[in-house]
Amino acid sequence: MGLTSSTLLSGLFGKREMSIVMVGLDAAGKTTILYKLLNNVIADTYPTIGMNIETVEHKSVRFTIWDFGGTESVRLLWLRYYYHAQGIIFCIDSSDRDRIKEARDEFQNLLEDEQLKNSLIVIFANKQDLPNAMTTAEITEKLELHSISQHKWHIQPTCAISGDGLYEGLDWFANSTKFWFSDFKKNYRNFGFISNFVGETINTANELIHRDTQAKTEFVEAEKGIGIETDQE
Ligand SMILES: Nc1nc2c(ncn2[C@@H]2O[C@H](COP(=O)(O)OP(=O)(O)OP(=O)(O)O)[C@@H](O)[C@H]2O)c(=O)[nH]1
Ligand SMILES: [Mg+2]
Repeated sequence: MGLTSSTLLSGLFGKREMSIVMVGLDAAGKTTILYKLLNNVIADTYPTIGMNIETVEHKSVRFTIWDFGGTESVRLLWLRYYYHAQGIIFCIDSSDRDRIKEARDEFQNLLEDEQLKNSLIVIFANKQDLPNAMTTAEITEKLELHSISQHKWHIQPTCAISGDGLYEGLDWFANSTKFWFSDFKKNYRNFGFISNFVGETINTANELIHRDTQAKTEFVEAEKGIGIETDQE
């Protein structure tokens, strides 16, 4: 029984991991999104105090999602956790036209945060099922998304109640991430094992070449000793 190449590769690179910080104004639908993704249920939600952290597996990626409360008084806490974020979900209540400017201001703060300079951003334009919900084009304009130069971003229409769009958002993260480098670092021990094996093989080969060269030299010397001249390369 041999190891298949996919077993070898998964041993070397392991399960892909990504941590996502999810923020946005209160009542945008963040906690509803989290539990829809996790258990496919519509959870009874209350304004989140503190945070929820859950792990969602989708395709070959394990997403750890940090869901924060969005009430004004706790927004300052978000940035303490930004260092976890490979990706950010910024969640918008698309039906809340009155507070889209407030959402834009919070979004701008996020863009300016140094800790997030390498993070991917997905904007969930949530509550698309509600009448008069802003379209993604309207939200793109109101959040001035086209002026973003430092981040890769994507806007995704979603409805947390039906689940529409949620996995597409995760897919975008997965497809936009270069996992190989972090996987390589994480699994360097596996790689170390293989490189040791390769190293030992090379050492053994060197020893054999050395032994053969020595034997050949001894043979030539011996031939000279009995008066036979041999051409040497
Ligand atoms: N119609 C509709 N309602 C939604 C949707 N997503 C969430 N809701 C409702 O919006 C309300 C607020 O949802 P939450 O998930 O608690 O919002 P949150 O962003 O976690 O709020 P905070 O924890 O206070 O920051 C709840 O009554 C949800 O059922 C959606 O896509 N469509
Ligand atoms: Mg919440």
